[in-house]
Amino acid sequence: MTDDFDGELKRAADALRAASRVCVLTGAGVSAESGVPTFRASDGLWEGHRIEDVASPMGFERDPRLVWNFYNARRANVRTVRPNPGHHALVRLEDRYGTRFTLVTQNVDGLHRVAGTKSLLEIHGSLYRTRCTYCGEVLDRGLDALPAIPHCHCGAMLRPDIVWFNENLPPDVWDAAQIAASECDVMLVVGTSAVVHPAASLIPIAKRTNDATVVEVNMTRTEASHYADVGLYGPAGEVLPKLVAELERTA
Ligand code: BV8
Ligand code: ZN
Repeated sequence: MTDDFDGELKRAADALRAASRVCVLTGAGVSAESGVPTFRASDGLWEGHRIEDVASPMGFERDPRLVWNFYNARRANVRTVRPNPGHHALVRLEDRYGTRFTLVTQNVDGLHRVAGTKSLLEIHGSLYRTRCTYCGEVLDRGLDALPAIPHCHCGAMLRPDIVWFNENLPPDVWDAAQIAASECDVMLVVGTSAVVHPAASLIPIAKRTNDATVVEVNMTRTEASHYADVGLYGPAGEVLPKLVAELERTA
């Protein structure tokens, strides 16, 4: 953590103290300390396949067994992990702002929900749910093991209820995320490389629409750093509890 980390921490806490509305955008980095691999950590590859190729309608068309292997492996991984202090600190932050708080996550691991976040927008879907490729039925399957290629009671193949590359985000969830970004006074950008769109566009939306104070929490600088007014560089599982403690220290 940088030498001026304490100064940055105070600036972030001051901005939060003055804020009426807070929006948080998270990516894979907030779950890294729980044991969920990030996309960058695997150089964007899975078993030698570009994730963009596996996590895509074309990839599923071409080889549904490969795609389900990918998602069943990630469901198995998430079955073994727990939220970390970073997830829990964001729950405490929500307790402070109540309905004036929104957490937008790109993660499909469900750890924010397990930690207790209430105002949660999973803009890329969830590993917990399946969707029928024919009747469209969406079901929460928990993390129980699924067959290699699961099928619906209507006989058609199921797919993960996840937003793949070259697919639109669910309009209702995406609209709510844009509104939360456009109305916040402070946006915390946590553990994301801010490369994937339209999720990354929430940061300039917050900046341009409401001149929000953008606070980046990451191990390194990212595509979002030039929008950030405050940079807290370190592991989210250590930085976020410190930020909430600083906020609560002088309420
Ligand atoms: C679409 C679900 C329209 C799947 C995901 C504009 C410009 C350029 C490209 C595009 C554009 N608009 C659209 C595109 C194309 C594409 C895109 O963005 N491509 C990228 C690669 C350039 N976007 C799309 O396709 C989107 N749809 O545009 O639809 C359309 C419709 C029809 C036809 C054509 C187009 C859909 C995007 C959503 C795809 N689904 N996830 C799954 O999970 O399996 S995206 C997936 O990747 C994640 O959800 C997330 O969004 C992204 C990964 O990013 P991060 O979460 O940030 O993770 P990453 O590993 O990259 O970084 C981790 C960070 O954490 C790092 O910075 C690291 O330093 C930090 N870190 C690590 N450890 C810690 C830490 N920080 C703190 N503490 C730690 N301990
Ligand atoms: Zn069906």
